[in-house]
Amino acid sequence: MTKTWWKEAVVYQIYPRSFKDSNNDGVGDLQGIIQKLDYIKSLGVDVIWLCPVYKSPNDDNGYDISDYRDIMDEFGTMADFDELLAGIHQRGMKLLMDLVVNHSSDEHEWFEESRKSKDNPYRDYYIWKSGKNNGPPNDWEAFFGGSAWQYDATTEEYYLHLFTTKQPDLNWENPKVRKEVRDVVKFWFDKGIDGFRMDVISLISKGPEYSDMVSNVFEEVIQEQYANGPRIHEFLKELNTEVLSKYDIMTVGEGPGITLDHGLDYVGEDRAELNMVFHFDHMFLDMGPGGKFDPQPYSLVEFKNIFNRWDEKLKGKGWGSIFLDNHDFPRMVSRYANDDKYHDQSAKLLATLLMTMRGTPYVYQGDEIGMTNVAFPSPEYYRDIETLNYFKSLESQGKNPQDHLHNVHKMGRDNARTPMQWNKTANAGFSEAEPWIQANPNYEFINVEDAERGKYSILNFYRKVIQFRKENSTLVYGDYESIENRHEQIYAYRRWDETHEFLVVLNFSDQTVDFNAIITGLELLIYNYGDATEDFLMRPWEAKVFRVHD
Ligand code: TEU
Ligand code: CA
Repeated sequence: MTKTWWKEAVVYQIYPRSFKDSNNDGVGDLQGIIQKLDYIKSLGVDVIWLCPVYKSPNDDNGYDISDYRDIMDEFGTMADFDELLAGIHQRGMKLLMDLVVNHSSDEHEWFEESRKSKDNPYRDYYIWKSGKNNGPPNDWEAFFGGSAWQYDATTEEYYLHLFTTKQPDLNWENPKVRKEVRDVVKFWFDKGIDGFRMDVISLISKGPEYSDMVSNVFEEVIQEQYANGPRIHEFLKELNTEVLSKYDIMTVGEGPGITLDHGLDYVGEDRAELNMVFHFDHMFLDMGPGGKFDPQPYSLVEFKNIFNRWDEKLKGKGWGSIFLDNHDFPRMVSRYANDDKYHDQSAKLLATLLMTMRGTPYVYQGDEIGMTNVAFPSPEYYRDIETLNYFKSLESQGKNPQDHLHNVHKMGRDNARTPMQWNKTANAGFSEAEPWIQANPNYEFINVEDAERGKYSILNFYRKVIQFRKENSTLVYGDYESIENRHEQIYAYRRWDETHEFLVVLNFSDQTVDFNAIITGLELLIYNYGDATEDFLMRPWEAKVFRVHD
C-alpha cells in the first residue's frame, strides 16, 4: 500500500453550531473554533473536519445550502473563515470541509429559478416529474419521513427530495450541474482547504426508471433504490479527473447504501474516485425493522464481523475509515459501551479501538471527554428535524410523543448535538446566552476543564493513545487479524508488520472475563485501569494493548 498523509492522519470532527459560541448569541461560530485551536492541536490530531458552514436557512442545520461560496451569517464571515484556515495551517493541521451536493436548499437561487417555469434554464438542475393517479410519481420515502416528492403548484409537478422538503435533490444527469459542483470544489481548493467529506455521495446518481420500492425496510430501500446508481462511478471519476486529482487533498465519501460489495468500487486505489468512505453497517446494527427509532440491542459478534469483513475486503486494495459516531448518531459511549458505572473505562476502551484499527480514525467533538447521550424530559427540548418529524408522525397516528421519548433518548441525533462541555459554568461554558439546544446537565462532572486537571482523565488518555498511534506506523499500515471471533464479550486482534506486533484485547461487557488466550512475550503498553497487569483476566470494559516480543 502506498503511504500518504491521510492514511496516517487522525481526524477531529467539529459540529460548529455546538462547539463554542464566541459572541454569546447561543450559537457556536467560527471565532469560537479559532479560540479553541490550541486545544484541538493539543489532542494530537492532524485534520479538522468542519460540518457545513455555508449560507443556509438551517432546515437541517447547514445540510441545506443556499450559497456554496459564502459563510452562514450566524457562524461569521469569509474573513473569519480565512482566519480559521490560516490558524489551522499555522498549527500544522489541515482542514476538511463538508461538500453537500446531492441536494441544495430550496432557497438556493438555482432552485428558486427552477421552480418558476418548465422552460426556465435552471429547470433541469433538479428532478421534476409529473404525478401519477393524483399522487406523487412513485412511492419513494424520504430519509426523514413522508414522501420523497413534493408537489409544486406553480408548474403542477413534483420535485424529488430524499431528505426534507427544503432539500431538493440536484440532477446530476445535467452536465451543467456537474460543472457547477466542480467549480464550487475548485473555489474551496483554491482557498487552500485540504479536502472534502462528501455528504451522501452514494445517492447522486438516480436510476432512470424511478420504480416503486421493492422492500419496506428502509435500509434495504437505500441499498436497492437510492444508492450506487448507474452513473455514480462515471460522475465520481469525472470529478476526480477534472478537479480532485489536481490537488494534494483527501476525500471521504459518506455512503449510506454502500455495502461490502460496492466498497472497493469507490475506494479501490486503481479507481481514482475517493480516498475512503464511511459505510454504515455498524450504524444500522442496533436498529430494528422499524428503523432508527426502533432500537434493539447489538451483538458484539456481529459488530466484530463488520470490522473484519471490511478490513478483509479493503486490505491491500483500498483504504477505510474508522468511526463510531458523528453528528447523526448517538454518542458512542452510550451506544456501544456503558456510560454509567463504567463510563471512564468505556470511553477509554472505545478510544483504544479507534486508534488501533487499520483505517483513518475519526474523533467526534466531545468524545475525547466521554460526552454521553442526553435524556431531555419532553419533546420541546428537541431541535433535530429528523426527531421533530418523528414526533409529527407519532401524532398523526394518534400517539403521544412523550410516550416514545425513550427511543429518542437512545437514537436521536440531538444526542450528539448538545453543546461541547468546556467547564462547569452555566451552559457548560459553551455560551453565556441560552444555547440553541440545552447542554447535557452532566457537564457538571464531564467537562474539558476538569479533564485537563486529571492526570488519568479520558482526555489525557485520548492524547496518549493518539500519540501511541502516531509513533507506531504498524498501527496504521500493519496487518490486522481478529482472534476468537465468536467470543461474545471480548474483541481481540493482532496488528503487525515485519518489525513489530501488537495485541489489543478489549472487554465489551460489564462482567470480568477470563480470556483464555495463550500468547507469550507480552509487554503491556496501553491500559485503562490504573493497576492493570500483564494477563488476560479482563475486568468490565478493560482495555489492554500489548507489544508482542518473539
Ligand atoms: O446524512 C446522511 C444520512 O444517511 C443520514 O441521514 C443518516 O442516515 C441519518 O442521519 C440517520 O438518522 C447526511 C448528514 O450527515 C446529515 O446530517 C444530513 O441531515 C443528511 O446527510 C442530509 O444532508
Ligand atoms: Ca455565536
